Amino acid sequence: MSLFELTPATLESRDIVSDCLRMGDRMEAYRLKEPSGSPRLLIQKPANATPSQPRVPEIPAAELNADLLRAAIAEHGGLIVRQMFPQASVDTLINATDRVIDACADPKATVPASVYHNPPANLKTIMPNKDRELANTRSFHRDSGSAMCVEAPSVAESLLQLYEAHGIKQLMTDYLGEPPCLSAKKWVLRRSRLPVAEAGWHQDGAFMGTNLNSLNMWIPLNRCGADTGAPGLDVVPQRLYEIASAEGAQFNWSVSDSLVTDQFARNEAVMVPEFNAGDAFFFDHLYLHRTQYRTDFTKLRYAVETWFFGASSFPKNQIPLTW
Ligand SMILES: O=C(O)CCC(=O)C(=O)O
Repeated sequence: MSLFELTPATLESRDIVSDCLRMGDRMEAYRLKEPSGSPRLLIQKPANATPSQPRVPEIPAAELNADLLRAAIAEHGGLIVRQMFPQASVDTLINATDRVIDACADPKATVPASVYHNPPANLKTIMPNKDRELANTRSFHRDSGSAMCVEAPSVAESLLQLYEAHGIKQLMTDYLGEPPCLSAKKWVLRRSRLPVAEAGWHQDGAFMGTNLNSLNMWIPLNRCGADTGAPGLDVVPQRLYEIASAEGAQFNWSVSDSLVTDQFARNEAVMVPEFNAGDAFFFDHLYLHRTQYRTDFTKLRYAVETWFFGASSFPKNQIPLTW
């Protein structure tokens, strides 16, 4: 493992032109590529599946390996890895998140190219409905307090270097059983907006599809969750094998509060983990979760959400990109 760390100096000295071209090439590599119609799915429903005790397992970063990760995902749906990334990198990412989200704030503004904003030219043409899809995606992010990493290719390329230096590329290859790819739409810098919306329960497979292998690495950049005053995530920490019904929910890909209450909360299967800056929380496209909801938050929360897929079992509609 190399010692690459993300600092303001390493980030701001990057070559924004070559980073932009490189990120464009990463997406271009998937323009004509179709996913395998019959991937070998990592998580299969056993004939006699019984729900395990709801629990969010956690381990220190030094113990992380693909077998342990697979066992936790197969049994509990998710795994918290403590202290995965160092404070200096996390602090650099908080500042970068502010800069990228602020640069994307006004859709009509002409923003000068910089480390914090320089979207690849092919982002528009590679979206399924071209301009409309990109405008809708950006508007969704503005409303949610987030921005796609690919809006800032130098930040995105730095993240890939950081992940590789901390063993994530090898871990994903081992976990997925093939090289990983990422996704332009599901690689997101987040700065929570307060108040938080209540109706956010979802499984990402509801809009990505389920005939694929995935893993999300959600990195909180500051202390959050539980009673910390900053929103973490509400989770149903169980292995689920299907997408829950969207009946009564706000979106056709989300899940209503009443369904979660009836099916899970009554059995004490909803949990609210506490996270520290630089932890990594892994879960897949069937994990039921939402931005933690309560009405008395006093602090913002920053996070990076990065979804990985098998290079041959990816959701084409999420704009895959090579690693
Ligand atoms: O960061 C959040 O509040 C939501 C994250 C999320 O829904 C996800 O990573 O899938």
